[in-house]
Amino acid sequence: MAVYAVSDLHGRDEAFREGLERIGFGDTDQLYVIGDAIDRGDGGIRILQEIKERENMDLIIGNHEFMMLNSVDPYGSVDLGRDSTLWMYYNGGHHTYDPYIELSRQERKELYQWLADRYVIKTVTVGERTFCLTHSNYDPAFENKRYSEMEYRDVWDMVWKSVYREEPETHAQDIYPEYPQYTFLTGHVPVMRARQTLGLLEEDFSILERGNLVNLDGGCAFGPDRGILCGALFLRLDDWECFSVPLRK
Ligand SMILES: [Mn+2]
Repeated sequence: MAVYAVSDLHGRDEAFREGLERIGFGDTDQLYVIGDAIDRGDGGIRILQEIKERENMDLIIGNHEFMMLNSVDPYGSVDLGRDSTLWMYYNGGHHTYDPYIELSRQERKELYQWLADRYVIKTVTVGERTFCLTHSNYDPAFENKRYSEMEYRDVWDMVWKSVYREEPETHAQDIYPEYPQYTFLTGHVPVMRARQTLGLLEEDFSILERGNLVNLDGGCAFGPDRGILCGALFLRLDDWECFSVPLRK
């Protein structure tokens, strides 16, 4: 029995399946997907449904699920809400919305309810270590809070702001050293980009560790056609083994 984490699959369901095979994921294992399972690639709905159906998988809300939750109708109609332009036209949401409207109204409603019930920040203990799972940012006020229990602006601050982003609107303070009791597992900014921001020269397709802050975003958002070595990074929390699954054309 082992516990795994991965983030930012961005609709690349082939890399998701390949990763599950590589790690030999079984019924007694546990997997946490730390946000942004959807958009960019076309397989986001398939990924969400697989996580939803399997009791030993869970999803943390990322900014893409946040946009989806504020774009689709809670009751399963195809009406669009407040974030739909941001989601569909600027952030690849049409890759998810197109297969989403192929679902039945009941399936759409159930998917919404399940998504709204996911955590924004969740703590998990494995062995002697406690992990804090968050797509990007942290505030102790929102620890172990579900999406449906939080205000829009508070979720926004947790899923959009990042220590690796320099724009004032999305920049987060490097607060992680203040909470040494946790190992933070995050995604949101691809490790290649985060290393650039930090002035680290290696363009390494591997997890980025800075003290107790760990970034697992392997850059699935880039896709297989840009000539960048990128994909999914599955991390086994029990022994810190990382399984990298590059995207293929
Ligand atoms: Mn993100």
